[in-house]
Amino acid sequence: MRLHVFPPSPNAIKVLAAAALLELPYERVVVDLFTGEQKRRAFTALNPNQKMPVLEDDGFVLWESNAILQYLAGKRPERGFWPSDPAGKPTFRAGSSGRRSIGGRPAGRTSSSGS
Ligand SMILES: N[C@@H](CCC(=O)N[C@@H](CS)C(=O)NCC(=O)O)C(=O)O
Repeated sequence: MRLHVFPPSPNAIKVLAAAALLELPYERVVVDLFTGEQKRRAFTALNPNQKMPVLEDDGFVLWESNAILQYLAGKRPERGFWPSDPAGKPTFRAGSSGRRSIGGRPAGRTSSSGS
C-alpha cells in the first residue's frame, strides 16, 4: 500500500496517523506541493483533482482523506476505528471533516466539547 502525501498538511497527517494507529504497513510517497508535484502527469493520472492525499493499494486508487480513513479502518475492522453503529458513523464523519458547524454528538453527551 502506498500513501501519497505532503506531511505538513493536516489531510496528510490524519491518514498517516490512522495508518500508524492501525499498524498498517505502507510506503510513503511525498508529493511536494511547494514544487508543484501534484500537477505533474504521473500524479494527475492518480488523482485528476491534483490534490493529495492519495492511497494506492494493489491497483486500487482512492483520494479524499476521509474516504482514505474509512478504507484504512476497513483493513482492521477488529480495531473499531470506524464506528459501526448508525449514530456513530455520521458523527465520526462530521468530526473528521474538521467542520464544527455540522455533525452531532454521541448519545449520552450534553456537549460537543470536553470529555
Ligand atoms: N477534501 C480533500 C482535500 C485535499 C486537499 O485540499 N489537499 C491539498 C493540500 S491540504 C492539496 O493537495 N492541494 C494541492 C493544490 O491545490 O494544488 C481531502 O480531504 O483529501
